[in-house]
Amino acid sequence: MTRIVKVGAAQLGPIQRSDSRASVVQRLLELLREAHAMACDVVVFPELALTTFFPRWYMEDQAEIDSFFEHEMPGPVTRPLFEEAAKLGIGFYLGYAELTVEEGKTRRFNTSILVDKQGRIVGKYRKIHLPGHAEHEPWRRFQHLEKRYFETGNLGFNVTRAYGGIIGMCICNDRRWPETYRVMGLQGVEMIMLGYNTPVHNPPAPVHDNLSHFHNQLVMQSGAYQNGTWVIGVAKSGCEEGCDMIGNSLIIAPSGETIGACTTLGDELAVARCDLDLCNSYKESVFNFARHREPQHYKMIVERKGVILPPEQAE
Ligand code: CDV
Repeated sequence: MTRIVKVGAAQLGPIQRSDSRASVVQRLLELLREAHAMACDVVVFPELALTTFFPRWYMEDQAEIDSFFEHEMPGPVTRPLFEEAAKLGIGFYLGYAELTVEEGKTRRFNTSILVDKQGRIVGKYRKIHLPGHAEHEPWRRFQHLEKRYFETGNLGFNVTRAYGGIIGMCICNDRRWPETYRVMGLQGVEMIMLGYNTPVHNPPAPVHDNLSHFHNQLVMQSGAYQNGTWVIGVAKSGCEEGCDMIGNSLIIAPSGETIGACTTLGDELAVARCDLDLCNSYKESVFNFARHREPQHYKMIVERKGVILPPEQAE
């Protein structure tokens, strides 16, 4: 069986609040068809790919907030994407805001799904590292209210057998955390798909602004190399409702090298032929976890609120 997965990184340009879901799905369909014409097995779309990045706005009206969420997947507007994917025999990763009722309680997550070549959902991930804040911060020109609108994901970092390999998912801010890659690396992940919405301007630390591309590359390249996995990172980019967002969608090999990239800030497809067997030499040598990791020496003395306390403060 072939271990080549031809991947399309399907970057999106901005989606304005006034753009209908149906018009966005048309853009996704165009990218899907372009990817099919280039013989892709799967395309990766960004985080919250169906709407504008709504956490930049402070809202109190729950009905208004819920209008940005999908109540079913596929639903009436997204079904054509699933049908076209099945017709063309191409899979996809899609990020969206998920509203679901579990045990009688309404829950909202920042979610991604993995769809196989028959149009079936074969994997689901709910974003764990939610950045930003929960309350209105009027000093910011743009809010980042993910902590207000979403619950922390409750599905962990699982992997799925698909496309002849072991596939993992994460979303945006997750890519900055080594734990994200390592938890999936420990499950043998061979390709991590992720979408993101990253503003150029970081209000709490504006000195980082001119490093936004560097940091984007740094975290994904190191995550790939340190876990011997492909990483496909795909942006929603450009000037969305006055907020500039980075593009810089990348296809990164298990060596840590970038082998494909988008170069615009609009809808764009970057394609690469990814050999999953390229993971092997990393997983079997320098990052042979069974042989070289020393988890018994990683014990923390006391960890409180995610911070390891020095011995004198530990009780
Ligand atoms: N959507 C995101 O998670 N964005 C964050 C920003 C806020 C830093 C990111 O890590 O790109």
